[in-house]
Amino acid sequence: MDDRSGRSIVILTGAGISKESGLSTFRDADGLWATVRIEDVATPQAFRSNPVRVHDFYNARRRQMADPAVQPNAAHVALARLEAEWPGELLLVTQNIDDLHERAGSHAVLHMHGELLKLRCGHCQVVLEWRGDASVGTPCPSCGHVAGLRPHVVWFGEMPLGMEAIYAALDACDLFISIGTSGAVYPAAGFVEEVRRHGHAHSVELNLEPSLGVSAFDEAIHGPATDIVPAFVERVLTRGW
Ligand code: BV8
Repeated sequence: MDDRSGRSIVILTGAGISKESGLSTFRDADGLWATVRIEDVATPQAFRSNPVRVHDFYNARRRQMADPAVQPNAAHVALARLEAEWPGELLLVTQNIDDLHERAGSHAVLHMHGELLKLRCGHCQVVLEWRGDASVGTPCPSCGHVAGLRPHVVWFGEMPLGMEAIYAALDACDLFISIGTSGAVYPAAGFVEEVRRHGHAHSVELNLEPSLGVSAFDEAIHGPATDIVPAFVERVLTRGW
């Protein structure tokens, strides 16, 4: 019996893990918020006042996901290896709305900010796989209503998904790894404090540079995700933490 089987891991990822796959982050100099304002594209008010602009913002990002150049990178693959080879529980919570973790082979993925390749109907609440463009004129395939379909994405001021399961996993885990996130957006940015206050895990930040929350972590390793994440996974699987 592998004595590690009773030890659980929670991983949080942000846009930085997908940067080397060619997807923009948000707050880097070349990030999404350098070209559009959060208030114009990532709030319920923005969707109410200008749904065309919001659909255009997500349509462009959805089209980018169809680009064959956008593929999971070594960091996504390393996390899928960790899930496959770790004998205990593992939960991968991502703030990202791309599907690169799943395409790398991860299964226990919880998209707390929703998913780019899904739409939700504001009328019947059905959630649909959606890879093409969406528009205000697209009727809901389920209830037929028009102008009700929106990206299945959590905007600012909306409750992230899966919070109860996330906090339960954070309080119980033995290792908390935060990867490629600036620590700017709550509640995700507060997960490390949750672990310190209510949990007992060893907490590690893996990021290109120190995040806003770096001082709350037991350990921090900085560098490109495709370098530091595979190396850390190898260490966890061979020597633990
Ligand atoms: C909520 C949509 C409560 C999907 C996103 C004060 C004032 C006003 C509001 C608040 C406040 N305090 C808290 C809030 C609430 C607000 C918030 O946190 N605001 C911030 C700006 C202060 N939070 C919310 O509104 C959340 N909801 O609180 O609800 C509630 C309670 C009851 C009832 C109802 C509601 C909802 C937040 C979700 C918003 N949606 N996105 C989309 O379009 O993608 S947030 C957006 O930011 C993305 O999801 C993104 O994932 C997330 C965090 O960004 P990061 O992933 O960290 O990306 P970032 O660019 O910031 O950083 C990238 C990092 O990677 C950098 O550190 C960089 O160094 C690193 N990096 C770069 N390259 C590499 C790398 N690392 C490694 N390798 C590399 N190669």
